[in-house]
Amino acid sequence: VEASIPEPLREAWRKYSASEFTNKEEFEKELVRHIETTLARSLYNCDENAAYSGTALAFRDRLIIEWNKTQQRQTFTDQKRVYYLSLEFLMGRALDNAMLNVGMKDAARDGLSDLGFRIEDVIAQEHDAALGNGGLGRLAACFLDSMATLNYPAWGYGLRYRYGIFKQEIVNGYQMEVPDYWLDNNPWEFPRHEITVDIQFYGRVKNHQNENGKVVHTWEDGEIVQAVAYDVPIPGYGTKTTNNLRLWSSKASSGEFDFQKFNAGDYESAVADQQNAETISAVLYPNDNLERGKELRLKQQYFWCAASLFDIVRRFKKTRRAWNEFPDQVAIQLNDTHPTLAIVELQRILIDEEGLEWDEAWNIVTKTFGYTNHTVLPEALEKWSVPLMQNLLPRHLQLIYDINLFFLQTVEKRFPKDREMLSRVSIIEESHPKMVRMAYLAIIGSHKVNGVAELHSDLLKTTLFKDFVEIYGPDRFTNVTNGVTPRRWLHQANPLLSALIAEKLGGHEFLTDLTLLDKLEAFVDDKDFRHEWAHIKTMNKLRLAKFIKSTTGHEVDPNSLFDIQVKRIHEYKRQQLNIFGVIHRYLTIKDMSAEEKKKVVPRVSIFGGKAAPGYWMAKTIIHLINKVADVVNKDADIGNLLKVIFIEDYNVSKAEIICPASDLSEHISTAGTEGSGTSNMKFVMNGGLIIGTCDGANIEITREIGENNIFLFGNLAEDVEELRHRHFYGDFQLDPQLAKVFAAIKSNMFGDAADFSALTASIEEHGDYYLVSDDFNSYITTHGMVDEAFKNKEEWLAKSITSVARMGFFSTDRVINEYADSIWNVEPLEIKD
Ligand code: NBG
Repeated sequence: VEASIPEPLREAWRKYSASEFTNKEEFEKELVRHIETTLARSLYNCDENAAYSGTALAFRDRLIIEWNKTQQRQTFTDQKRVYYLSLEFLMGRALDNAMLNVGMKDAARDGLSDLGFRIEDVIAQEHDAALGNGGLGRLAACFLDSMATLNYPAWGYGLRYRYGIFKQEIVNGYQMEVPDYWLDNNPWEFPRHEITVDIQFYGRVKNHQNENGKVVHTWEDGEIVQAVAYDVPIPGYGTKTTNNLRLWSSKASSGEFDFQKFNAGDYESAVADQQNAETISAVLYPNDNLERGKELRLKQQYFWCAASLFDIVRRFKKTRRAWNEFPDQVAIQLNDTHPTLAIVELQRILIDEEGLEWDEAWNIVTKTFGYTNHTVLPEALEKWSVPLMQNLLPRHLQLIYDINLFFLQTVEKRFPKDREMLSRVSIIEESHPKMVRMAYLAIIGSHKVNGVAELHSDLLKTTLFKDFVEIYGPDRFTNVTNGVTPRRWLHQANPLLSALIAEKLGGHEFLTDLTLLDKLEAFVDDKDFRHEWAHIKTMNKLRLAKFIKSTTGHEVDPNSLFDIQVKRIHEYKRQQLNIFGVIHRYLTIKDMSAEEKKKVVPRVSIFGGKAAPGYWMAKTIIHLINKVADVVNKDADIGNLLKVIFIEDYNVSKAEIICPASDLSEHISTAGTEGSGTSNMKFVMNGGLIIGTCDGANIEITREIGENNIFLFGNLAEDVEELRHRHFYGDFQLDPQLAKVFAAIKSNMFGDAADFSALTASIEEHGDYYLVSDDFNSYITTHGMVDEAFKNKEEWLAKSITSVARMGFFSTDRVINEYADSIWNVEPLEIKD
């Protein structure tokens, strides 16, 4: 308030207020101005990179003008906001998205062309913002796009990692990791050096009595690290709403402490403190679906939760409302258990700093939070050791014990005879050392808990969280099936298809109401339309083929069936099943006569994905894929009938080239293991068919598009436990076809068999936990059906068109509206001029 300009002077201010370019000429003017002044370049040294930076700066100006208006308006109307807390935001590139959402891409294309640049080349200069591992982080990015597009007042809160997910290089068939230093030359963030929060760690808790005789707790003598805000504007599509993603960066606090050290001549240790502090936001943990209990990770979590909560509370306090109105103003969504400490932190603020009574505070807390679970895999469920937490966050551990005590008391009242129940649901696991079960804390501290696809949410209720359903009743648990943003995953990734659909449907409205796609079904039999549909697929396959040629040197024939599996490498996602299937195909073709070979449908098997650096089995799978590729691609007997490609360093911008180019994609996790999957949706939305298990969102995709349009195979989730049990007791027989594949591997056909022995042994000798052998026959039989279906071009096309027409459900716009209605209770707010 103090910093605002007095009313009589505002006239002048308004007159000179920044304005947005509205046409090609104005864009060019802005572009040249930025290149010449902001970048200090000239027409004698402007390369594509400078053209990119200039274009990005011109669009950034537009975004920030809209951002300012949006924030002012949202503050002024003072309605409820959503805060999405996520340790990962896998944003990818921002420029193309900004141009499309703002609606000025054509002006930019023409303007750049006037100045001697091709827009595609300029877009390709941008480094991906890769602050995430896989589906969880990409989902958060799609959510931001939908929240802005639907005009919800919403902020994302995350960490500004100096190093995002590592860059993957393949050297002699092995994955190597290279650091991803992405911050140089990133025009999309605004440092807010004036917005800082001091965050405390370590120290001890002191109890005092205040004047009313009440015991109060103070947390003292800790180390202080400073959080600095960096803001990234998030434009909605076709709306003025521009929301904020606030990322915190860590810095040594510039308090007296440092000064004393400097003055005492202890320069080195003052610098060391600074480096220590900066370590907190230095690097993204590169694990997908795995938690490892490292202290630095817990520090990251608390640092980010505490800074975000401070910011949210500060904003609320400006409204001067009573505390019990907090949940009417604030909804906080926890993206997995990573931000669960935010629950404890809010309770701490309300009790220790604001002096509220326990029950009143806890009531506010539970009304504020919602928790999304993204996995049932045990190795991904977070637990923190009690001694670790005691040392780092002593006051929070006390509060966790209190939360647990009150919770267990209510459970005991309701289930007086059930001692086992108490130990099963306790937040504290009685192990050595004791552990804090973060998922339980998240459930107890939230008013709604959701899974990310129907099967997944059902599994949560019947297995992992069964006791909590008994305790709280079924209403606390719900399902919100994931989606993807059609702006990036259809319009931006596949401009040709988006244009064809728009032509048929009479405009681009489907991009904000994806259910309109159903109108495409009327054209399934239209010859010209089919022809164009097929042509676009070929063009997209050519684009990918060109990319493959330029990055791997391999030629692939776009008439082949492109069979793609791109996602994090994980045993549960079963890339090993896929590569064993490829080996089986290779051996089968090698045995064929020349006549038989003529009937084979040529295939290109394409893989991409990163393995966590410490995940040895996943790295072995990558190694095998690359070794198989070496052999198959060189084999003159095989020629074009089979090619195997591993695309290095799979990321969001590569996914945009890959998704539109599939004939078939693979979503083949062991039933009951994949939360949802979202690339399945991207591929189908782009006219590719899929082969998949009855897992995650595959089930709902099947329901929407029809069983005839998907290739399902494998055991069902309900049979998995029984099969594992049988294997465990020695009831296991290697599938005979898979046995042939293993024999080939063991004959050193793909290099030293010893390199792959852990992989084959995990199946033959160690119980085949992921049921690769159980599903193998069904898998290769179904691939045979894919080949047959692909021979009938017309029918394949009909399946492709019908599927796209029925994908309306899988937009994150639908997802966000569901969260808004059933969890957040927030209303949109349109931003007008
Ligand atoms: C992942 C699941 C995916 C799901 C995404 C987004 C984690 C912990 N879970 O199946 O494995 O699509 O979350 O919900 O990363």
